[in-house]
Amino acid sequence: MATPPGRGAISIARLSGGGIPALCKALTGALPQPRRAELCDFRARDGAAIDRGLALYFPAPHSYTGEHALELHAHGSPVVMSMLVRRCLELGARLARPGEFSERAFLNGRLDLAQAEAVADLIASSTEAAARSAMHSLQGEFSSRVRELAGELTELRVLVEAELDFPDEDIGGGESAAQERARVEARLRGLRESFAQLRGEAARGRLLRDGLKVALTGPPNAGKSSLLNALARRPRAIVSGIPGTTRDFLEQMIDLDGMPVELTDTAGLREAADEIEAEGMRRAREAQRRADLTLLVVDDAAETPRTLAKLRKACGDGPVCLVRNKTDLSGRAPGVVKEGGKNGEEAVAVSALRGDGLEELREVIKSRAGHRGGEDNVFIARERHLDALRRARAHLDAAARQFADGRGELLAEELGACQRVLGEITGEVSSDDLLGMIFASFCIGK
Ligand SMILES: Nc1nc2c(ncn2[C@@H]2O[C@H](COP(=O)(O)OP(=O)(O)OP(=O)(O)O)[C@@H](O)[C@H]2O)c(=O)[nH]1
Ligand SMILES: [Mg+2]
Repeated sequence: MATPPGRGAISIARLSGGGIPALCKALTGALPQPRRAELCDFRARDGAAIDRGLALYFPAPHSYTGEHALELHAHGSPVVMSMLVRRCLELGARLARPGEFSERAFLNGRLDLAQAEAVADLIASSTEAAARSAMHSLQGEFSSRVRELAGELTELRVLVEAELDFPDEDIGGGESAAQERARVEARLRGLRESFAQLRGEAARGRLLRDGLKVALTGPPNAGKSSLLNALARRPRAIVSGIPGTTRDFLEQMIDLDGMPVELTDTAGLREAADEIEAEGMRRAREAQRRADLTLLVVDDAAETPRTLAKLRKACGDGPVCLVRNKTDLSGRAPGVVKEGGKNGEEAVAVSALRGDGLEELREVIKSRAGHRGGEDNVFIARERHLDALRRARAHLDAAARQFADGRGELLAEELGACQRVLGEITGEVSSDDLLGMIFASFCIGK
């Protein structure tokens, strides 16, 4: 099934593989013209029509998977679809595993691995910016950047290995050894810069895919739930003047300039009044540990430097941004506040009630995440890609060290390792385990 289950105008079943011409003839009586929608009856074993719909035939290799492919567009009834799928199984088909179409497309060279992943990311995207950047990856922008880097690595390897093979000969037409060294050095430097740039872009692309987890924490009645509602622009959480209003935690997705942000509102931190509240606080701490950024929300008028220091300590080592709420009562001007302190920390003063300072708070969250917003040429990326770039970069650094120590052989080896790790991104180098893991997370029928 290529369309989601349920009732609708149409539902589409999709098949791929060598047996399609025979199956299609048995099901509809004929094989349609390639790539031409043809109206036909889908027939049960006894010849009775299951439904009348469109059949579309894509002969190999011009299909998504690269194999023969067939689409059956039927009326969108779960009953009709289940009869149709059962009939196809009778005729020798089997149900596809999740992601199997894309996996075959990858194995048949129709897509590289990063592109196949972009297909899933496009389907799963939760903001327009994420969808656009997934399209960039699907069109191969990320892959071609990775291949460019791999190409530069190849050139450098040729240079280095030629020197290893013919240490006494002049490769570059009479260049001295010092010039040769300078060339390798410049290339290494250029490569490291290209790597840093690509990693930065991939990190932003990963944010668009996975979003940012932000936890709201702080004393009871500080206005955590009010702030969640203000940022979400809807009354999602219950707000009241009774301390201990929020007990369970509550998640809300918001779209910050294209970056999906998952806000978690949690129970206020204090001596628990009962066991429900104690459990709520345990969950609050848990949510805060998982978060990429903690917003420590306080009542601006109520806290002293001493109580603030205590609250901060309770937040642990992760990144924390102090939010001074209720400026309408404290009289402080809303916006970014320099807190002083040894790290020159900043806080944001807001009034969740009036909506003051929220724009600045959004900006601070974005900049803490390294998100610039409004970027057009971002490609989507996954943690897996970042990890590969990290490992490749480590090999490159090792190569630079070997070069500095004059160990040509080890230099060449590190460059080769760097290139292999890059190949993991596009799938030129991949293990069955990795492929299994990637495609298993796709939806059925994709
Ligand atoms: N004047 C003023 N009142 C606010 C502001 N933000 C929240 N409040 C009020 O403060 C009280 C507590 O707000 P909540 O949002 O429920 O606070 P909380 O931090 O979620 O509290 P718990 O869930 O009990 O931990 C409510 O009466 C709010 O209307 C603000 O910016 N200004
Ligand atoms: Mg609350």
